[in-house]
Amino acid sequence: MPLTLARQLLADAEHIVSFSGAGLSRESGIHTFRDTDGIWTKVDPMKMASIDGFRDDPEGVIAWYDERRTFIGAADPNPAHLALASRSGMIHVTQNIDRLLEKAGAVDVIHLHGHIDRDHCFAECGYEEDVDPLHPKGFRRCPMCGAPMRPSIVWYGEMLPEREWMRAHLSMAAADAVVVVGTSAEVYPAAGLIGVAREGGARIVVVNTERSAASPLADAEVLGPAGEILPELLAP
Ligand code: BJW
Ligand code: ZN
Repeated sequence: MPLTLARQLLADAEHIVSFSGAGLSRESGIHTFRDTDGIWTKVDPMKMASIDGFRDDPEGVIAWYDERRTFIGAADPNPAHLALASRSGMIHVTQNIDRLLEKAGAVDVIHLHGHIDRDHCFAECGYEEDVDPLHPKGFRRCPMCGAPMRPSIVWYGEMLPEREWMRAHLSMAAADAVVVVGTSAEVYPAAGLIGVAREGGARIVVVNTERSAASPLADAEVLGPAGEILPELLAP
């Protein structure tokens, strides 16, 4: 039984890290990217999630994000978030831009791809500000330099935030076990952290609705919805 093996691997581990992607929040109603009903089947990522796309149509990109902001801001954590948050001492490395792990009560969350509730200046003059996802501010300019404001989300071709990347790398390299949940593990450099953990000696437990690029690295793989599996996997 993969679930029994997975539970055993976690029972033997002292330092457990979770590594999550969009599938973790699917049962909260937030779409993934690469599933058949995923965001990238409807929207061109190079138009909505790249610097060139923003340069071409900043107002269109902001309108799209503001719509997602209100939707994501109204979402609640699901049983998978709650199960992860209930394990004290766990570090959570996530690619997700929602705050659902924090909403569930998780204390130590490392966001590799940014946040939906923060904006910064496109010209990178240093100005940034919080955004209430339920009351987005629309297209506007930086009060310091006049460049457009943009979401603090890591787009294609952009570097990951350095501090988060360093901490995630250290946490994954030092883990005894990693629960990889709801990610296709196709987007780099984030996906490379699963290999970093494995090379550091961590046992890898993969929880996903279908096989993914993380499957070949798994010591145990449990296929199914995270909201059903994680509460069982992480129950005391
Ligand atoms: C369930 C479930 C349920 C469903 N329960 N499971 C080789 C090496 C290094 C880089 C590259 C490379 N080749 C190409 C690159 C560049 C690129 C990249 O990796 N592209 C790949 C697509 C090939 N990477 C980058 O550009 C990164 N930056 C970078 O490399 O900088 C260096 C550089 C600089 C200059 C030039 C070149 C390089 C940045 C990547 C940033 C990613 N940003 C996004 C945008 C978000 C926009 C937004 O949200 O508004 O982040 S893309 C999108 O993908 C989002 C996600 O965080 C990320 C990962 O997706 P995730 O979470 O895995 O979701 P899915 O949909 O793919 O998978 C969901 C899974 O869940 C599925 O498997 C389902 O089955 C499962 N599931 N329901 C459990 N209920
Ligand atoms: Zn500015």
